[in-house]
Amino acid sequence: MQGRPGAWIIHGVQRWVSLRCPAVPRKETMTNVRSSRWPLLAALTLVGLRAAAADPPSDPPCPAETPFVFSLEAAGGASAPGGNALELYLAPGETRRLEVTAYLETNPPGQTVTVDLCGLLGMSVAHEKGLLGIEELDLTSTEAGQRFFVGGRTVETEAAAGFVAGFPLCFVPSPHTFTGRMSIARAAYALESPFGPEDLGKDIETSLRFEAIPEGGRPGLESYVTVGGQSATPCLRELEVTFRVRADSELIRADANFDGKVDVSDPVTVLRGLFHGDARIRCSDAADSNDDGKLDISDAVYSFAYLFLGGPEPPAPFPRPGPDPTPDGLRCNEP
Ligand SMILES: [Ca+2]
Ligand SMILES: [Ca+2]
Ligand SMILES: [Ca+2]
Repeated sequence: MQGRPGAWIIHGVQRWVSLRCPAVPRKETMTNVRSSRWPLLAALTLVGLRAAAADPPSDPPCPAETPFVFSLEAAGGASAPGGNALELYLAPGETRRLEVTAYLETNPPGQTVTVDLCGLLGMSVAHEKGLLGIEELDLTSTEAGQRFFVGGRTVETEAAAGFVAGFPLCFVPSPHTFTGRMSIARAAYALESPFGPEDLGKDIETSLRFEAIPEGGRPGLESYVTVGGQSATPCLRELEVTFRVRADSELIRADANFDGKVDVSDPVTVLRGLFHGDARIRCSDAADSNDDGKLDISDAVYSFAYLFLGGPEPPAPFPRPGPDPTPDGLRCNEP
């Protein structure tokens, strides 16, 4: 479909990226949506999704002359203003996964970039060795993986670790255009060793960076986009991660799934946990959003009202973690 230019670029990228990758596992799509017996759940979820869609994260602008952006986004934590910083509250001994998606975006977001000849995309994402390890690298189920031949692998040397990905950037129909953003890679990270009681109260800061990882005497792959024979470093939005180590007894009110932030997933977790039995309420004490000592549908309603309808904010501890000031029979961090 791309004719001769596409063929030589595909050949070139195959040789150049030197992708000695093992088979990358294909992730199953998590769309187990059953017909709901709970119209309220569906209605509240829709309200939440619409509100979330209307409130995108506000990233600092990239230079106007840069048509593409590489960005990293994480799930399961509290994002600071700017959208590229993450705070994760962990209990000692907890080894939660950090799931990160790497994107190619146009700049500014609604801009259409015209590609008159196939280009190349190379991406290298480094992490702090000794603190994090990659548990899973998924390229094939990403939007890029569904459209192109995408190669990639994890990299680990004595000094550094991360992953690389690359593919020919050929869009159809011709002239090739691209608007918006496209997921390139998903990586799941885990702590190399869990934090212990001696780490209580500490903040451990690290980052995921678009950075070449020298390997075997070679300089490593840079992160770049080449279009029409012009190669450029995209605007890079890297991810700052802070692990805050809290005691088991510390919680954030309304954080039902115990992921360190309060968002639409928390009341949805409460409703699904109470009525469908297919979601795990990891911290019943936190899920008790109105702090009346009972966990029921009124807690989900309270959270939705706070998040989307201007209702009162959850009682303490909120938004910073702390102990429940009104002891009750509810527990936290349940297995
Ligand atoms: Ca949460
Ligand atoms: Ca309650
Ligand atoms: Ca309480």
